[in-house]
Amino acid sequence: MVIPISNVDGGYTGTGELTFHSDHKWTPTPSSGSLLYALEIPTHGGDTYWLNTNLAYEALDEATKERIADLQLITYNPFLRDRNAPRSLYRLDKTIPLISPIFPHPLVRTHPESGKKHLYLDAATEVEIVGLEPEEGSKLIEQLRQHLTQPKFYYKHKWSVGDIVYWDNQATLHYRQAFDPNERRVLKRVSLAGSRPF
Ligand SMILES: O=C(O)CCC(=O)C(=O)O
Ligand SMILES: [Fe+2]
Repeated sequence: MVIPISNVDGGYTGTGELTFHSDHKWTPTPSSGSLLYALEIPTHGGDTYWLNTNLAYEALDEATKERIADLQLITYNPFLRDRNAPRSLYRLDKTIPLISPIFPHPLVRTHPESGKKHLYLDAATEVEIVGLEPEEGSKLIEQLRQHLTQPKFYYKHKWSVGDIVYWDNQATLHYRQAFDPNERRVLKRVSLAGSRPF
């Protein structure tokens, strides 16, 4: 299936910033990789960044690596949530009912081909660490996110019309810069099936 990534002609991805994420992380088998093909590019903004989650993992101190080694992380589907519920980066309020199924994945993911370890965490999606008290879990997530989003871990891609970028969702996060809503930005995406993270 080819998905339009566009702010015009009914495209639904808007013109705002998209924080660092990997695609379909809230599903049991998140996409293994995606391709983006650029058809129309704005004159300013709309760059896409890719972040190396193996570098980010390796740069953690040993105590943190040990602490997070066996933790499981729930990432809540941002498209399937009660719009009236308060937004949070960590699920602190347990009185808000769940409205979508949850699929915990390892916080440290092993790449199925390279065997390398990756920090498997989005920058701003609502999450929860299984088995930790909310205060402890949210503190740890905040610390990991501060570490994760350092410029030394990512590459910034300035698009040209005709570019095709392939990325590995098992090894990277991506971010999209905002751009002027009066400009057109049109890309097409194909996402590849993935396997259960371990
Ligand atoms: O618009 C972009 O550059 C990236 C959008 C995105 O997150 C995706 O296609 O998965
Ligand atoms: Fe994405």
